[in-house]
Formats: sequence, structure tokens, C-alpha cells
Amino acid sequence: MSESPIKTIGQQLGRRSWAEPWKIKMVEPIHMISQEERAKALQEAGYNTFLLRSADVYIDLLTDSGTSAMSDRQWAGIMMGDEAYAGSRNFYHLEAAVQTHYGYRYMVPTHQGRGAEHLLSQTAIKPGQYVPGNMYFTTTRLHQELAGGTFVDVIIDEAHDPRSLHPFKGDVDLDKLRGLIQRVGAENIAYFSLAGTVNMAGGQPVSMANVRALRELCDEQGLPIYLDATRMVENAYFIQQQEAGFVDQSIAAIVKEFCSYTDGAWMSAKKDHLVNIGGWLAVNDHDLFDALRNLVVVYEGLHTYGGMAGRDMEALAIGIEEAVQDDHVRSRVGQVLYLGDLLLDWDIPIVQPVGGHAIFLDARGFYPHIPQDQFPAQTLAAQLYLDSGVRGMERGIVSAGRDPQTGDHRYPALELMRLAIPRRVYTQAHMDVVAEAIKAVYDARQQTGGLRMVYEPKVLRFFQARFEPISARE
Ligand code: P70
Repeated sequence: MSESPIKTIGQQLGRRSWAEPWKIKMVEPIHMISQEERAKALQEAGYNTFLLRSADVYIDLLTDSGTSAMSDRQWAGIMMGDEAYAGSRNFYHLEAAVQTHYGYRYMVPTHQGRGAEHLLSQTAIKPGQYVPGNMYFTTTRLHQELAGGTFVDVIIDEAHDPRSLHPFKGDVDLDKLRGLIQRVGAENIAYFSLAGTVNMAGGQPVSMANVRALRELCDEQGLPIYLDATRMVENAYFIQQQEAGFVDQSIAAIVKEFCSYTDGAWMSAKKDHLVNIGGWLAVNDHDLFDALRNLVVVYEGLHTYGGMAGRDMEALAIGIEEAVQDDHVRSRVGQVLYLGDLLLDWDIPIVQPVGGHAIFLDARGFYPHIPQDQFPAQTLAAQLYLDSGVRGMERGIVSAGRDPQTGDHRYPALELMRLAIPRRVYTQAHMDVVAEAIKAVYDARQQTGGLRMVYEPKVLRFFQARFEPISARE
């Protein structure tokens, strides 16, 4: 009998296959509209994928934020919502889940991550202070600036190089931090803003060795460290798999140890925590907690709901527990790596190593002929949608915005287009379709021209900016 040419993925890769640790109980139909309809939708959206209607999207990889599938236990939790204005039972469940898995003493709920960023920035930054961190994030930096702070990037150089294979490209460059301290003085630094993983660098992790060393330096200088824990669970997976000494430790143990080197954390629970909305801020210092608890009632809601319904807090408390399960994290990051491996095998330029939540296509590698101020990554996002209804997000010059001092574009080294994978939502077959679509766009790269911006909002411009194609004759 002849051997079948069809092989499972595991067989092709010379290993036993693994599968998701869940089965599907409810489905949401999706379909692809025609090429003409996509062209019209894209034009109406000003070539900005944020402005597309989701009904016009086939496979939606705009973000992994708030787009994950909840478990049956989380949905059951929704029915257990205690909608009391004050002291909801779900709040205490959430508080206990944060304390158990992240180890901080005090927790304030917020409606989502940027609500927590706002509160922390307003309480912990004095106007004129510096805030060093391992690469900016859009909303984080904006809140730091609105509080009168100046963000200073002190991530290692490798993070800015899409081809560097450094396994922990989220690491802090301690020499850069020492240089800043020498230049401005520790008293003019509000805190260290640490993110694990680093979204804008490509979902790159921070090593345990690096956070330990950072803690030592910050202790010497009397600086607190606050952690953006949005994708810390995924960061822990890379430590477990790649850092010596962690392979036998659970994700839960690694998350907790990492957090123990920090003074507090803020969270967009819409990512790691498998809910559609929610966030929190947790600290060890009682005075800071007191200030945060005072401020949360002004902007979010009472300190026992912070902008969330009781049912949302219950789903979140359950999500925190599910998020740190090893089999869940392995399949979640494993799916991202699967898509990355397909693209690497076809020599498509992507950020390497592949990060935890998304594939980042290197738009400069696709379109070396398009200058950065003609928005190569925005162009790539538009082209991919046009080809196959797959939606991604620009993470380059449009996202970087303008320098508040000079008013010029900031020109980031990384000009990327992100395809973020929602958790527990798409299958391997969806990933295959996405990979083939990217290949088609890559094969047509030389015929593609850039864009011009025709409408620009003042802040976070990438959300609502509008563009039009620059014709070949211009
Ligand atoms: C994304 C989302 C949100 C986010 C994050 C990190 C590392 C904080 C937040 C804010 C949504 C997004 C936000 C701005 C621009 C594009 C997309 N990231 N820290 O898709 O949390 O959204 O809950 O207020 O990634 O990466 P929230």
C-alpha cells in the first residue's frame, strides 16, 4: 500500500501533534465578502483598518484585546453577577484572584487598561519627571505625558532590530537606565515602567535575570517599578521555555516570582485574562493605594467595581485562574508560533523571534520602495484586507505619532503590521488561510504604492486617521 502524501502537521515537523485543551460548544458564523465589496469598504474606511465594519472582515486579527472566547465556566460566572453598587461579592473574588496569582497586596478595578494607566500616571508622576521604560506603548506613554512626564526608552538595542534573534528582546538596557539616572538624577524619575511582554517590539519577553537585575539597580536608587502585566502570562511562557532553570516551573509560579520584583502592576484584562472588558491596578504601598482608591471614584466608579459590572468581575476572576494554566498558554502561544513558522518557511519578512500574541510583518521588507512618510505598514494592512478580508493593524510611523516638541512625525525604527491572534477563537485552518493571504500580498509587493494621510486626529492618530492611495504617476 502506498503511503498517503497527506501528513499531519506533527508528522511534517517530525513530532507528535498537540491540540488545544478545549472543544467548541458554540460557533459564530463568518464569511468573506467579494473583492469589489472589500475595495469599496476599504475606501470608505479611509484605508484605515480601525474604521472597517467588522461585518466586512473575514478573519479579524486587528487585536487580541477583548476578542478572546470565554469558557463555559466564565459564562456561568456571568450569571453569578452580584450587581450591588458597593461591596459586590464578585469584587472580593477578583481581589483574591489578583492577590493569589500576582501577589500584590491592594487592588483597584478599572474598566480597562488605559483607565488604570490614567490613575497610576496621575498619582505617581510629578510634572517634569522622567519615566524610563522598555519601549513605549501608545496609551501608556500618552497618559504619562498627560501627567506631565516624559517617557524615555531604555530597552536593549536588539529590540529595534526585527532580524535580531535575541531570545529576550524585551530586556531593559541597564546601562541606558544608569545613563539617564546620571543625567537627570533619580529624584527626577517617577518610576520604572516595565512591560512584559513588549507589545510594540513584537510581543517580546523580558527575562527573569533582567528583572532581578533591574530590581537591584532600582533598589540602589530608591525607584519603584510598575509593571504593565497585560501579557505577563505569555512572558512567563518564554521564560519557562527559554531561560535556564525554569523548564520545570509552572507558568503560575513564574508569573508570581516575576511580579515579586515589582512594586505594583496595571492590567488590561482584555488580553491574558480572557475577558471582553476589564482591567485592574494593584500595588503594595498602602499610601499609593489610598490615593488610587480616591481617584478611581472620580474617573471609573466606586473602588469595588471601577467601571465593571459584577458579572464582568466574576468572569475576570475566573479568567485569571484559567490564564495561568500551562496547557492553555502552550496552545495559545503555540498557535502564534505555528503561523510564524509557516511565514518564515516562505521567507516572508517578520519580526523574529516570534512573540507571544501576534505576528508582526516587517513592512520595510515588503516595500523597500515606499518611504516611511508614505506609510508602508498602513499600506500593508490595507493590501492584506483587500486580498482576503484579513484585518491587521499598523504599528509603525502612524502609531508613533508626532513629537510634542517639534510637531514632526516620529520615525520609529520598526515599521510593522501586526496580526494579533485572539485566544481560543480561530483554528489551525484559519491560520493556514492567513498565511496564504500574506504570501499573495508579498508576491505582489513590487506593484504596490504608498498612501497619503488626508485626515489626522490630534492624539492617538492611528485610531481614526484617513488615507488615500498615491497614484503611480505622482
Ligand atoms: C492592543 C490593545 C492595549 C494595551 C496594551 C498594553 C501592553 C496597555 C494597553 C491598554 C488595544 C490597543 C490600544 C492602543 C492602540 C491599539 C490597540 N492594547 N498596555 O490591541 O489597554 O486597551 O485595555 O485600555 O497592549 O494591543 P486597554
